Amino acid sequence: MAQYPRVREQHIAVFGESGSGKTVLLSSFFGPTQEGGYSKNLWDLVADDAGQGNRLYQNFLGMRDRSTVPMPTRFNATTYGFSVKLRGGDDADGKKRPFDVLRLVWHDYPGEWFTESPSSEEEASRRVETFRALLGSDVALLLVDGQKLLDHRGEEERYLRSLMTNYRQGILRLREDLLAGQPRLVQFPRIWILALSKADLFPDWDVYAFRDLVIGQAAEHIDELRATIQDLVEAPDALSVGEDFLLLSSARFELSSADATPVTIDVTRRVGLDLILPVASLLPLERRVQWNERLEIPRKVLDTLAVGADALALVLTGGKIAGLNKLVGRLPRVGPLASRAAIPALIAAARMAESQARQINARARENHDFLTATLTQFKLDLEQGIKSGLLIRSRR
Ligand SMILES: Nc1nc2c(ncn2[C@@H]2O[C@H](COP(=O)(O)OP(=O)(O)OP(=O)(O)O)[C@@H](O)[C@H]2O)c(=O)[nH]1
Ligand SMILES: [Mg+2]
Repeated sequence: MAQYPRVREQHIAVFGESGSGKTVLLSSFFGPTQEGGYSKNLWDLVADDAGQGNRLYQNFLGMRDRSTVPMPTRFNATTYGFSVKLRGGDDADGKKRPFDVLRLVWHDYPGEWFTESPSSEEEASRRVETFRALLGSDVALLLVDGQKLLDHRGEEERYLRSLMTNYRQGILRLREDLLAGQPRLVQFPRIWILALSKADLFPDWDVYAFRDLVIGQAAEHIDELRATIQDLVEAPDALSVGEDFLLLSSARFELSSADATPVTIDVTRRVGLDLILPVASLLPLERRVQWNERLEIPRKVLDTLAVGADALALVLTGGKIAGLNKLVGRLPRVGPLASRAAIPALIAAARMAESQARQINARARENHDFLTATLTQFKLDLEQGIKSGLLIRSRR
């Protein structure tokens, strides 16, 4: 696994309490890509372990065909490895590209780990292992359970306070183990996105409505969580906690009014799942440039954020796009990294206008340059997600 730089292998850290929708999210992320009619033209999503892939797909089929949901996750975490395999790997041009595969590693674990004490030493050490793996991600999604928000209508603050406290205590409990003798962690998720799961329960909401509720009701609890995280990491200013927001829904669920079990599950009505790959691969790159312009960040910290971002950036900008030099010329000089050849591309990629991404994307598709086409498509998807009110991206 470790032979790939991280932007090519990106871990996704999804934090959520029991029942918040983690396993369903993973199943709905993967399942549709395996359906017969699915076509992205640019890439295929492949589970590295066929048996695991089948079990996830089975979860999805259960929802799609029988309105059944996966069992709650208990005792064990499972790590799923996926490969986004770009088309055209066998073409002459394809062979020259810097990488063929973006890997995504997704850890699914019992949400009760946030609220229940471990039942044995062995389980305690499994937890530490899982969280250590999670902390290798650049981006963390903190799930806010839409069902719980509904259940606490009018007193959302109570739920949000308990949620943030549980996240904090989860981190505090593991603090010593995670630090393992170091004073502070260098590598750590630096972008903590607050994500509403089960957004289908709020058909009238856009991401701004969600943000306003969370900030309005729980700003101080988010501050406490941020302080706890800041305490753990080197360069604590290079952190976005509760500045980015996302709406997610894995399917549209209709529940029976008698016992709240699902009557119908429409898996075609998904929200935000297509943003997961773009968020995981491009947000860290953009944030790295933003922070580097504004903050004095030690090099060793920058280097762990969006590892391999420069290679990615070169691809994104299509290498030799018209106007790139002019664009780079207009950008502010950045500190110690300015001398590195790849940096202009990094900045250009982070600052790339949508119109430019669209041009590069169109040309790359024409030329069957699947790598550039995929990454610029991610960029376009991000911008679209923002425009359609699903994503708020921090500008700090
Ligand atoms: N309305 C709605 N309900 C959802 C959605 N996703 C999950 N659910 C419901 O939430 C339940 C729990 O989802 P899971 O994915 O199993 O939750 P989890 O976070 O994996 O829980 P643990 O395994 O206990 O940590 C599901 O059985 C569904 O009933 C969604 O997108 N919309
Ligand atoms: Mg689960």
